[in-house]
Amino acid sequence: MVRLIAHLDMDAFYASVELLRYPDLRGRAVVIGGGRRHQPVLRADGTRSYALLRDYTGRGVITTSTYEARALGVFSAMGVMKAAKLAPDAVLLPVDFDEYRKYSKQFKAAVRALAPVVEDRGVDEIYIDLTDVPGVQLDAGRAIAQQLKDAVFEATGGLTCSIGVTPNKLLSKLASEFDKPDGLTLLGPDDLETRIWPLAAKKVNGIGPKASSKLASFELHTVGDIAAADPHWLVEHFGQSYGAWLHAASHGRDERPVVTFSEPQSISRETTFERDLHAVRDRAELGRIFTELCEQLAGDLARKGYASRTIGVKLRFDDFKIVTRDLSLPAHTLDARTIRRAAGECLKRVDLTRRLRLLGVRAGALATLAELVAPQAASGADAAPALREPAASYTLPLFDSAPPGA
Ligand code: TTP
Ligand code: MG
Ligand code: MG
Repeated sequence: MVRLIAHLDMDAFYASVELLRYPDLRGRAVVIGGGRRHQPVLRADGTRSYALLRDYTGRGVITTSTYEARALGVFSAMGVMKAAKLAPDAVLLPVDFDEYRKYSKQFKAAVRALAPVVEDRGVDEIYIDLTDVPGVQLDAGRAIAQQLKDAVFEATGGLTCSIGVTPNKLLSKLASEFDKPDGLTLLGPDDLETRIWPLAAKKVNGIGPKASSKLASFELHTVGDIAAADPHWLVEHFGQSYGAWLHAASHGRDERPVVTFSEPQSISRETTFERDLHAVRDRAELGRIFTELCEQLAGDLARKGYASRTIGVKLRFDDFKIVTRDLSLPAHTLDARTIRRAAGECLKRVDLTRRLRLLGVRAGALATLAELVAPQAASGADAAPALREPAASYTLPLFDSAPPGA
């Protein structure tokens, strides 16, 4: 049985999500990378007016553009001012990460319902191991891949994606780009020479700017050039492991498995006390434990690479009753003091007359730091989500409301 691995990547993802709510922009050059001041304005007659690139001043960077804008030379990571020279009449829209995350969850859920072995590769792409999907070996994955495309379109209310299906992740990642947008490309071992070898070396995931310029200095420009190079020579010039990998990759070999991992819904820390504690009489000790839990939780978030937008507390009283409260924040955070302050707000809404057996702090509504920070870097100051707040604005009130009956 041959392995059949799919790589699925959404088409012009942020821009396509925006077009779902602004369908009147379909067919126009649109770039995503503005800030709040570029929000479309609804006119009295029900039509909308949009910000145009020609009116932009600032240092923002484009996160992505529609294919109509790409035809004018406007791409991801380009400065908005530079793009304005190429496409002055293109529409500029602000970035709305929450919206993109929502659609990201939707398309991934739709895929998992049909083919459960999914590896998350960020906001708009996944690998899917199709090998064990019934019937898949009969048509090399064509039917299931088309079903996945249809399911994604259906679940998102109209988003298209492109899929590559090949025997491994390396080839599928390349193949998903071949026929974008709305593409479906199947490659087998026989296609290596005709479809993969002509590609520029830097197209291969793992050949970055440094390696590709070094390869170019030896006149190795395409994947085929690397494939034709002597493997010992590659090892000599690129090191044992990278040289060997270059040789294998250029021959379309890649044994990496599809690693399934589901994102946690929440991360929490809790502690059961050695003796039941009272909010007033044991205020100092509880306050210390509470702050420590928040600091540990912040550490967990940082280590695991998440930020949270909903902070909650959990309390178990001496009668074993459990109470939880939570609070949504204006922006994602992994800052211990912001978490501590939000958790403190939650505590204010709990009747603390009884003694406590257990105290916990929970971070929900998680987003990966990669999701939050990478687009931030790419889109400039306009769109920076407030991951950390300035330290100056804090005092650390411990149980700052006196519990009733104290
Ligand atoms: P990509 O999948 O690279 O691009 P895309 O989906 O916009 O277009 P394509 O049809 O070619 O796949 O990236 C996914 C999203 O990530 C993209 O919509 C916006 C964001 N992004 C950035 O914020 N900065 C960047 O430099 C890139 C490349 C993407
Ligand atoms: Mg994409
Ligand atoms: Mg992508």
